[in-house]
Amino acid sequence: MTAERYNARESEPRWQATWDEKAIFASKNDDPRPKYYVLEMFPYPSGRIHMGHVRNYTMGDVLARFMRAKGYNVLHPMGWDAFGLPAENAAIERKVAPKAWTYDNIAAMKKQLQRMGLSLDWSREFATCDPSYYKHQQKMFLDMLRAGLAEREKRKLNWDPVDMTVLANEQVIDGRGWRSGAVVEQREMSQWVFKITKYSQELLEALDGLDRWPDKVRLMQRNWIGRSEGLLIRFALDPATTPDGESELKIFTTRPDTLFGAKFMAISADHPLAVAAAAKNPKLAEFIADIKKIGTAQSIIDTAEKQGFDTGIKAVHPFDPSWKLPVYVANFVLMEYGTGAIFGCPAHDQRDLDFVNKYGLGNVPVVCPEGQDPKTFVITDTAYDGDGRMINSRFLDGMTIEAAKEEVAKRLESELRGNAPVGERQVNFRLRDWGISRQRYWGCPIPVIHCPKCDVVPVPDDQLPVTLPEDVSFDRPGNALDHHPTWKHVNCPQCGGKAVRETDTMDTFVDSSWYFARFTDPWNATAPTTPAVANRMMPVDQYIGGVEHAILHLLYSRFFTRAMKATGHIDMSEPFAGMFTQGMVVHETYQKADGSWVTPDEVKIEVGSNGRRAMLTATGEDIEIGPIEKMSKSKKNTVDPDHIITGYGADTARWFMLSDSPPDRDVVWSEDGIQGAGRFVQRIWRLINTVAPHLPPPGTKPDVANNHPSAKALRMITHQVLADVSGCIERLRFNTAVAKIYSFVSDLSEIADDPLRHIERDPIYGAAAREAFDVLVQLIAPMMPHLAEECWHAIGHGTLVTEAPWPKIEPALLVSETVTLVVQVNGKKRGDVTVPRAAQNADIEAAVLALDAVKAALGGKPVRKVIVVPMRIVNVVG
Ligand code: ANZ
Ligand code: ZN
Repeated sequence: MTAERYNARESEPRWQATWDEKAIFASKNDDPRPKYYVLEMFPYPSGRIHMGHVRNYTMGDVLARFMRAKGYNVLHPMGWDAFGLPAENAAIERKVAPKAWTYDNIAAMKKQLQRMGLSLDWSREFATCDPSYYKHQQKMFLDMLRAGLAEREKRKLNWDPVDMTVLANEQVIDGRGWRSGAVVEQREMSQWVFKITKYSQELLEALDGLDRWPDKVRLMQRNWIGRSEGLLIRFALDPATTPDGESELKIFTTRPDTLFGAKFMAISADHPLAVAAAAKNPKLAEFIADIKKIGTAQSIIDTAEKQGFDTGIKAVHPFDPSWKLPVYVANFVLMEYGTGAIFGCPAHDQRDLDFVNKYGLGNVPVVCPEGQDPKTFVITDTAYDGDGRMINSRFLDGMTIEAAKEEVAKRLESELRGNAPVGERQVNFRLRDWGISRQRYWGCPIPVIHCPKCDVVPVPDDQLPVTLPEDVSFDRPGNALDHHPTWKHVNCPQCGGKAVRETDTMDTFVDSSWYFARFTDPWNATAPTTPAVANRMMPVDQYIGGVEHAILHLLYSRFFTRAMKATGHIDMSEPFAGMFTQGMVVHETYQKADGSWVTPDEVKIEVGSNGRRAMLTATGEDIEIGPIEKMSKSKKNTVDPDHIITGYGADTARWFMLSDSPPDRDVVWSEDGIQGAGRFVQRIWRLINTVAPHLPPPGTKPDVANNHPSAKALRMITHQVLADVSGCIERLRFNTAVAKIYSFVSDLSEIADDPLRHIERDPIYGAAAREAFDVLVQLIAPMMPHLAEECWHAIGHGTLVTEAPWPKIEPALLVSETVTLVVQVNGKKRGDVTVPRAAQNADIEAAVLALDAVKAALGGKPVRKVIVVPMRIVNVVG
């Protein structure tokens, strides 16, 4: 029988329809089997899926299909992170309503995702802009308000004085509004915040327990939370130099050991002392106004040139009343951290050093590195922040940094001024409360009403949801909700008088901070969750997404889950037991001589004797092949998943995404790569069709008792690859799983070529072959599910491979996982060592040198050489 080519275009929709009809992927909440929750970060409905989605969702799908076959009740839902600015921009640019734009995009992207053959439970689908979703978010906001987890706080915001609107940090470009070009001002306004800082310590400590998270993500979260232990010191101010009413300056330092290297004090432009001093000093007031213009973004503050203004005020050194330090207002001191004031020790802090070098204040090193002579050790342009011994520091001289910190803390703690100690140990966190107010239309309305009499009044629960009006216009800048002629005008629920709704909406990060919990029971119309169900189906066992969300989204979700616990909506603290951050999809870039980018579709590549050459297909014009970069619209190096699926089929795209590199690394999308995957699909199809007519019927059990060498050899290969691939999928090592399948297919091709009659003539061998081909089809099923169904059918099964339980590994058939090596010292046997079969020489050496017998035989002599004879002997030469 000659096999026809596998026709993905015909086959894939057919199997998708079959899965759909049987609702195979719909998980039931009363399913008694153990649950497994697989979740990929849900997409923003931009209109089209991109290759990053294909990679992300393929990985999750492999795991979901695998765990389903392993007998778990798998929850694998999908939804839409649907609020956000692009919908409003579309409304402004193209005059389409944000709602219509969003739902159209959702419909288009859903079709695309469905073509990928993902094992998703679409019955749980929702979009965060559905009132039936955000209604519950509003309820939880009110619960959090009552629990003291949501509050109003005055915050500085970027204000565009021309557009009369608040701008997000990223809308401020070089200090100007992105649309108006006006110089942006900082304005204090009341904002809603979530009190995430109540959980700073807990969020930090609990990271230790998240052992299925990448270390780098945990480290990023640790740094973001930014716990530091230090000392709060009250510096007395010299009364002769100080504005009325001010007598001391509180600072926070993590380096009290460096107090004798102090050269100046610096305070934030918003510090009360700066405000008081500016009231009497117009030049200072001008300076303050100036430095405030650079905006509030940390990155800007970190990179801006250090600037200061000497207020004339002097602070008194806590260990020496005759030592006076000038107080500057400086642009690198933030009001939001510590006390908004510092003492500057230039020798050991780079910012302070840059500052003194600009203003000619000099520096005195007080920590001397090991091996340096304190008499000659000087600092010029680079501050020294390493270890060493104290110098130039009176009673601290000779101490380690740690001892000096302790000594300073002890002395200042016991010294009183007024009746308070001068120094106080303090723990500070970088983490700020989460400001959630956004002056935007397309977001979840914050459900409160402002009444002139009663102040802030929560919208009563039975009036939820507060829905967005649909008749909005975007013909002027600012918040369309605020401009709406009637929406905000309401009667106060408390006193009945005239009042106005809050017109701010919630940060879209709120929407994505609990969607995973909603998926457990999206049908509950009266509450955000059904706690009994949420507690059973949560946490997410494996969450998969981009590393760009390593900090905010994951941290907010961890906080929100705790807030839901505090308000009775779920009974756990950590939402994601396992986290995986996948790499990006990258592609070559192509550029014309004039510098403009061209898409891969427009380019023809030729491989000649001096490498690859690119030209424009249409004109033959030479094209420069540029570096491989993240797929992006601006560089036009994107590849449209739809084209790939139409051209090659979803299975080919899925297979290539999994095969080419480790899932946490970037994968280079290439035409060669996708073609190779396509050829492999055809190869499997040919193999299956060649062998199918000769296999014994499904259900033929391999003979375990009979010692039949060739059947046993085949069964050993089969069970080894089964064990290997299962392990790889469990550990998300998809590329390794793919490599194992490639080699299995090569093995099976050999037996399929010639000894076909052997399969028929020898029933014991035939049964082993039946097992081998069944296993092959099951192994590819999580990755190439449509092809697998077609193959399963071709080898005679009347069932769906998607519903077949994962084959059982027979441990007796596994090639031993470990090897035992003889250990010799100078040629004499001293024992043996058992190591993993895959152990590297370095590991083997380490294991051998740790043996007591080896140490004894060496008798303290140094090791000159270790010779490893693979699988047999290790000889230590001493
Ligand atoms: C004196 C000193 C000497 C400092 C030295 C550092 C090195 P972390 O570790 O991030 O907590 N600081 C304190 N409040 C600040 C603010 N509001 N804006 C800018 N900088 C501030 O950093 C604590 C250190 O950052 C503090 O220790 C303080 O400078 C500075 F050789 O005090 B240090
Ligand atoms: Zn009222």
